[in-house]
Amino acid sequence: MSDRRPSAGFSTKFEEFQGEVDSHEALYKYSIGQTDEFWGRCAMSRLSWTQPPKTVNASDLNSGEIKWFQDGKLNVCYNCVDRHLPSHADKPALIWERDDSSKSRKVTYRELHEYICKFANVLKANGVQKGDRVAIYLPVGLQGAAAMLACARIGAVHSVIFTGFSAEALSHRIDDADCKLLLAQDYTSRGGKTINLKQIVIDAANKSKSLKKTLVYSEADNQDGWLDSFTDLSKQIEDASSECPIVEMNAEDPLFLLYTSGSTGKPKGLVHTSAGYLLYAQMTVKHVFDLEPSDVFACVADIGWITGHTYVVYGPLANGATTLCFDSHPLFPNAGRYWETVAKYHVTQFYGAPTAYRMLLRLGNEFVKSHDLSSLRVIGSVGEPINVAAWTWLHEIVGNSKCDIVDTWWQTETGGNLLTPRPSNQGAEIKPGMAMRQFYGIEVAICDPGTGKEIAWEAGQKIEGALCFKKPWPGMARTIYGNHKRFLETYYNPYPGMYFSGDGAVRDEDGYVTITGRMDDVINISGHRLGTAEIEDVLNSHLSVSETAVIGIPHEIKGESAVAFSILKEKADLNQENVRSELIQLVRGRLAKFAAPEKIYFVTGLPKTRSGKIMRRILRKISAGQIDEIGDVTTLADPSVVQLIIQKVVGAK
Ligand code: 6R9
Repeated sequence: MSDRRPSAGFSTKFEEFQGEVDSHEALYKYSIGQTDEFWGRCAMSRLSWTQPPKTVNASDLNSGEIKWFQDGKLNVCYNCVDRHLPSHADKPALIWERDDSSKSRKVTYRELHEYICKFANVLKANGVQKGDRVAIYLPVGLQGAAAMLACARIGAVHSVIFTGFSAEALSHRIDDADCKLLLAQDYTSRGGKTINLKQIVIDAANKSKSLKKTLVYSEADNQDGWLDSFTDLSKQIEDASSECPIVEMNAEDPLFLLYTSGSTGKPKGLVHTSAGYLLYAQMTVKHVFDLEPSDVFACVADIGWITGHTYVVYGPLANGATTLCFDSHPLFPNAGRYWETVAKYHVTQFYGAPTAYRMLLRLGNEFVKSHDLSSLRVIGSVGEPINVAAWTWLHEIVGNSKCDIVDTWWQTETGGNLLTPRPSNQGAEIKPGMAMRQFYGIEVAICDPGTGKEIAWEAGQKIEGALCFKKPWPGMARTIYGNHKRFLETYYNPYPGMYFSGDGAVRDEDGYVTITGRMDDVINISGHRLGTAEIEDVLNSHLSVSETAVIGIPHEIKGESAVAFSILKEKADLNQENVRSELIQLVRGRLAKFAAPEKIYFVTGLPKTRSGKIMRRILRKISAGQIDEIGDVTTLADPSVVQLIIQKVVGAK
C-alpha cells in the first residue's frame, strides 16, 4: 500500500508533542500511560476557553460519574465558528448539497456566523434560555446545522429527532426531555420525491405536553394557511439581528441530548456535555481522517444520528474545515450521486454507511469510474460491520487503491470514534472489514460475560467476549436524561469499573479488534439502531394481536432486517393478509418507515422459557434455516411450538 495518497507527517499533526514523541506507538503509549496529561494538553491547545480548566479528569467508571475539565468555561459555537473568522471568514464552512443539486449552496464562515446569530436571536425572542431543551425536527442542511449551533451559542440543549420518525416517536422524545420549543420544517425532498412533514409536525405539536411553541421553516408557500397556527421561522430569521453574544458555558454543561434505542423500554436520551465532547470530536475527525483545515469533509449522515452531530457539524467545524451536508439520496438521480458530489467539490474525505456501499457496489463500477475522485484521501465506514466485499470495492474502485479505508466503530454513547484503523503510523497495515486499533487514550477490555471479568490478552492470543473500555475518555455520554439509574444499569453495572458497549468483539493475535455484533436485543437496520421491544410494542397495540416477538435477521443490503412472529387473537372473521398490511402500516406510521418488518409470521405460540422469557435465539435459528442448530428445547414451557413455527417459516419460503 505504498502508493497511498500522502498525508501530513506525524509531528505536524501533534503540535503539542513535537520533539517529545515521533511515532504513533509512542504517542498512544503516552496517552494510555499519562492519560490526564495527554487530554489536558490537547484540551488547552485545541479548544478556545473563556476560562481554561485547572483540572482534567474527575471520572470514575466504578460509579459511572464522568467529568472532564469541570472548572473550565467555553462556548462550543464560538469554537466551531467565531474563532475561525479572523483567519478564514470567506472560506466555505458548509456546503449544502441538496436533493435538487441546482439548489445547492456554499456558506462561508462569515455567512454561517451571521445566520447562526440571527437564529440564536430568534430562539431568545421565543423564550429560550440557557439550559432549556429545544427539539429539532429538521433535515441535514443549513437550517439544521445552524439550529444546533444556535442552541449551543446561547446554552440551550438541543435534541435532534430524525425526520424519518413518526409523530408519535417525535412527541415522545419532545416530552421525555421536556422540550419547550420545536424547530421543524414543512416539506423536504428526498430522491426527487417531496416528503410532507406537515401532518407529523401538527400531530406531534398537538400531542406533546411540554411544548410551548413550534417554529416552522417553510420550504413552500403557506397557501393552505397551515403555518398560521405556528411561528414562521424563516421570516423571523430574516428580521432578526445578526449580532448575538455567546453565552459562557461550563465544560460539563449539557450540549445536547440524542435518543437511541436500547434492548428494553423506550428510546433513551443520551446526554453529551460541552468541552469533552467537542475535544473528542475535534481530535477524532482530525486524526482518524487526517483532516486539514483546507479539506472538504463529506460525512453523508443525517443530523438525526450521532454521526451527523460529530462528523457533519461539530468535528469538522471545530477544525475550521469545510463540511459537506448531503441532503439527498445515493441513488438520485442515479447511483453516481455520491461520486458526482465528491468530484464537484473536490471532497478529500468521504464517510458513509455500509448499507449504502453495498447497494452501490451491486449497481456497477461505471457510476464510480465516470467521476474524477482523485481528491479523496480517506474513506470511512460507520454504523454496522462492513463486509470484505464492500470494503474491497471501496478500496479498489472508489479509492483507486490509493486511499485509507477506515472502518470506524463507535456509538451514540461514545460521542466519537473509539476503534479505527487510523490513526496509525504512515503506511501501517489496514485489514479489510476491521476496526482494528484503539484511538488515543482508549483502552479496550474484552470481558467474559459469565464471570464479568476481563479476559487477559497477550500478543499471539485470540480472545472473544463483551466489548468494554477500561479508561474514561472526554467524549463519553454523561447520563441518560432523567434516568441515571438506567444509565448505570446499562453501561456500568454489567462489568464493574468499565464501560460496557453492548457489542461483542474478538481481539486477535496482533491485538486488532473485530466487532461481532450486538449482545442484546438491539437490531441494526441500515445502520439505524432499534430495540426489538419497540417494534413489538407497536405490533402488540393492534387489536387483533395478542403477542409478538421480533428478531433481526441478516439482510444483504440493510445488514439486518426485522422479522416478526405474532400470535393473533381468535376471531372468526380475521383476514390475515389485511392484518399483515395493517401491521406494516402501523409500524411505519408510529415508529418509522425503516422499522417495518420484512416478514410477519402468524404463529400459535412463541418459544418461551418457564419463566416467560422469549427465546429469540430459537427464532433466529429457524429464520436462518439452521434447524439442526436449534439445540435443546426441553427447557421451554411448551417445546411443541418450535415444530409449529418451523412449519410456518419453511412453508412460507
Ligand atoms: C455511530 C453509530 C451503535 C452500534 C454499535 C454497533 C454498531 C457502529 C460499527 C458497528 C460494527 C462498525 N456499529 N459502527 N458495528 N462495525 N464500524 O452507529 O452509533 O447509532 O449508536 O449505533 O452500531 O453495534 O453498538 P449508533
